[in-house]
Amino acid sequence: MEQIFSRIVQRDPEQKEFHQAVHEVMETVRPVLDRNPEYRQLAVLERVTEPERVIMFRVPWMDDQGQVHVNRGFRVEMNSAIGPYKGGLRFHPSVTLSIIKFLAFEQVFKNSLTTLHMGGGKGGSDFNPKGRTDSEVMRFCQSFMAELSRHIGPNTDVPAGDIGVGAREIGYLFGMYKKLRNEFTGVLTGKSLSWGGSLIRPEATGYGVVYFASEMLTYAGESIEGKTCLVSGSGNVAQYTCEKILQLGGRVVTFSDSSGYVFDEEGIDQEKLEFVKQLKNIRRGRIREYCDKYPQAVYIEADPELGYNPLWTHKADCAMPSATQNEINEQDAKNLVRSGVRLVCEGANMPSTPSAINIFLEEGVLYGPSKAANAGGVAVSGLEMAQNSMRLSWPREEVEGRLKQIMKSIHITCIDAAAEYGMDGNYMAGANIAGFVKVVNAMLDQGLV
Ligand code: NDP
Ligand code: 2IT
Repeated sequence: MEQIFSRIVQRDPEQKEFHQAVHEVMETVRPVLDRNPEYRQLAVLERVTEPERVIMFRVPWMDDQGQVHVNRGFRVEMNSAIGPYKGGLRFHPSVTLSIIKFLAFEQVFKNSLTTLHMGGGKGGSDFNPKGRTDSEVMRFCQSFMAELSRHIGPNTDVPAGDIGVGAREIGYLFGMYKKLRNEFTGVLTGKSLSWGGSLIRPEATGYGVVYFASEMLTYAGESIEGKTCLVSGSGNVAQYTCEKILQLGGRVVTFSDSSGYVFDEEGIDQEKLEFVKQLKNIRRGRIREYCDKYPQAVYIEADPELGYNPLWTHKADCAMPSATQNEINEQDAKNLVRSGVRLVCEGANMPSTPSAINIFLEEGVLYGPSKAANAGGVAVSGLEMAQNSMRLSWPREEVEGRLKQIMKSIHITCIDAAAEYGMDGNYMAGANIAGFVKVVNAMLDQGLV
């Protein structure tokens, strides 16, 4: 096992995030390999850690002043054993091949947990949409899709949104795909309602996180009602995590973006949440403006020198990190435990570092790992694909009911898989094992391809 991991590191020494994601899965599936010697013999670890296909391309575009820019585009088609490649697109200046590969790798096991037939992929670009006009974003998306369109399709690879890619970007990307291929098809999910989108897809990731957290709490004989929650980020996942916590009687006291965070001791209610939605989704402003509107709240500027994020020091019961990878380090994890947090449920992908996860497990914090906890987003993407194939739309109750059922099923799958391997209550082990076994068995069924 060590040899396989060393070889992965040696092959691509700079891909730190990818190594981190692979290491976690490899460590937790060790007992599965011990119990199934044919997995080793047939090199399943080597196969599942190598993408089926990596696409990298130039994305040239022109800004409003006539200046030409060149960004880099990516699509990593990681695994198609259980369905067409499926996973979001991220537009953020920090995007590298390592980031996209880690996200694609995580997506394979997450999608496997959803009960739906979706393989795993991820894509994106180091393009920074911040401060760009709609027409600049449109030209970028069109140039990006001019290349991507050759590689995707409703039965091949179905992208969606992620950081920096929301309804606006999906619209521009879809428009270009339709023009180039001359077909109106469910090639992207997260579409707007009037042209093939699904009800509940915008809400799905955040709602799903809170359904998953509720399942964990119920299993432990508690509930989310009356609990105070720390939420990071203020984008799609953070907003709908907050909304569902409020609906279930909990309290949210923080939101953040990459510049800093707000702490509102009175609690962020639905009216304040609507303000945040307007601020972030329509005006594309910064979270600090929350305090102009609600002056009783405090704004704390991000300070990378500090070594920890003070957002995670406030007294609370639950934490839902919903911004980005590695946003909770070891010190943050210790601070969370000290401030009374008993449940961490991950909306973002891989938001906790390995040493932070160790603290949670050692301290008996209920830890809901991202591949299980945030799978509601891609699950409703799968439901959007199903509706597109049938050329009809389900009502809100139908989609939300199915989402709730899927999150329940992921919860029980994690519990059962962890118990089967003697790691009761370890959701990380349960999610990795259950996700892994389904995918590798499908790979073995299909032979050496
Ligand atoms: P959005 O673009 O809507 O929001 C992202 C939020 O995170 C913003 O508040 C942003 O702040 C903040 N953020 C992004 N990068 C950083 C950074 N490097 N440091 C600090 N803050 C940062 O994205 P989503 O809400 O869709 O995604 C959030 C997380 O959830 C990601 O990890 C994503 O992979 C994951 N996720 C998303 C799903 C979805 O369906 N959208 C599904 C499953 C997981 P700023 O405005 O300053 O950039
Ligand atoms: O990380 C994720 O699961 C997503 N960004 C959603 C992917 C999708 O295809 O809906």
